[in-house]
Amino acid sequence: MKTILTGDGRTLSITPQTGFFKQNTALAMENKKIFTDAGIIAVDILGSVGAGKTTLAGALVAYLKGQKRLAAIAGDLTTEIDAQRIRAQGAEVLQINTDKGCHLDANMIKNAMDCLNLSNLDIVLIENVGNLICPSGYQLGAHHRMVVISVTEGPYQVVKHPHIFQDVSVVVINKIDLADVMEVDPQKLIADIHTIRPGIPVILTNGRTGQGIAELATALKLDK
Ligand SMILES: Nc1nc2c(ncn2[C@@H]2O[C@H](COP(=O)(O)OP(=O)(O)O)[C@@H](O)[C@H]2O)c(=O)[nH]1
Ligand SMILES: [Mg+2]
Repeated sequence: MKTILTGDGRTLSITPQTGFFKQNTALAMENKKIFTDAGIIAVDILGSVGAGKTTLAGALVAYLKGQKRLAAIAGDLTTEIDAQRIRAQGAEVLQINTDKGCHLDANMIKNAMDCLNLSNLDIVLIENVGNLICPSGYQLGAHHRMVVISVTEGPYQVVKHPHIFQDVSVVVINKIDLADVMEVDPQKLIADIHTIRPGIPVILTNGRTGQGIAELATALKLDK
């Protein structure tokens, strides 16, 4: 499997690790310590393809860039589209292309961290590869995990993917503007989320208009 890291004119090939699972968790803990020691809050953004991960990452950059120094790491199979979209909102962005890989891992994030000037940053947003299954078992070293589901995915996304909600700090229900036309009840999705994770913060957003972004930034403690 070939994994490529690009950004700002740089291109690196990432060599996969062996003994993967154990090493991944250990490396994720090292990543977290490096982020913490640099005074950085890192957020792992999870969700299906099309849920709105890139849109919300861009909206968070646009909302916070006056007060915080942000960078992003965007995971995608083959394109740099997401990196370009988030970069356009005003942050340095590295793109990790995982080729056939369905999730990011701690080694990839370590490679990306080595390309960022961490002493110049307050926040690193990490957009994981789009799906609700593979990324859940792979810690990256982020302080928060946030799952994005959107009402356009229908009413059963939460009950069908309980594992992805286990280790997250915040859940976002995005595309709230389309709830009526999709005939999806956000309150039912919230109840499903709270059955799996009682009391977890759930933020309703419209990524296109910025509705809910201030509340999301506060829930992730990014605006402190
Ligand atoms: N109507 C609506 N469209 C949205 C919203 N958030 C994102 N989109 C659109 O949904 C599509 C997929 O969004 P994207 O951020 O690329 O999803 P990703 O694959 O999870 O990164 C894009 O056309 C976005 O403009 C929203 O809240 N409402
Ligand atoms: Mg995306």
